[in-house]
Amino acid sequence: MAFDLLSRRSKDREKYGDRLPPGQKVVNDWPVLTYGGTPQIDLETWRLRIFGAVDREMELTWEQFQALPSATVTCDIHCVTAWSRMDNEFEGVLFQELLNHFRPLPSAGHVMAHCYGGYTTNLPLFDLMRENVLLAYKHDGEELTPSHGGPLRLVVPHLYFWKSAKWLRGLEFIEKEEPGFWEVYGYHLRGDPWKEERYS
Ligand SMILES: Nc1nc2c(c(=O)[nH]1)N[C@H]1C(S)=C(S)[C@@H](COP(=O)(O)O)O[C@H]1N2
Ligand SMILES: [Mo]
Repeated sequence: MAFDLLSRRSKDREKYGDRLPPGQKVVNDWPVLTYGGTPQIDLETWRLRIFGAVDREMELTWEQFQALPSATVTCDIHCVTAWSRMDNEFEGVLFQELLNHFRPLPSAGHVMAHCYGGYTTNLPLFDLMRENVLLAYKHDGEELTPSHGGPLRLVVPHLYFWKSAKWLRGLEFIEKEEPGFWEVYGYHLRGDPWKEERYS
């Protein structure tokens, strides 16, 4: 049993090298990890709010969000519970694209992602600024299912996946770092999988 797991891990390592962070094993399915239930979201009343320390607060309807230029990002998913899912294709709107419509104030070093259902997670602004951070509505060519965060989720490929907030409803720009839902319970404030920043 233990030996099986070890040999599987070393095969993953052979295939993917440093793409696979330490302590992770590759899965081929896509597990659902949600605390609580899947919220019911009506696209008619759906809104994405950009607020806090920004030059211009915004509230986008689904229609307005769909009208933004879309992009595709191919990336690997690394969950802190030790599974990784390789080669995912997400489609949506790049965070960098949103920055064409507002600017964070110079004092805004951090962001709190807010979700339908009440989940939150905190991120340093510089992590959202990476060129492949996406607000995604599709995965592998299909609309994101509700259990995986549809209609819209955050995808931050270089951090553990608990930072990739499902059912995203707002990005709040803040000056001082504050812990989100799991971070209050001891998950790491940043969550870099290659440094195994699992818990703090
Ligand atoms: N709103 C919300 N977002 C969330 C979560 C959650 O419980 N609620 N779970 C997080 C965790 S711990 C992980 S690993 C990923 C899981 O995404 P998946 O269910 O699509 O695999 O979503 C993250 N985003
Ligand atoms: Mo997770």
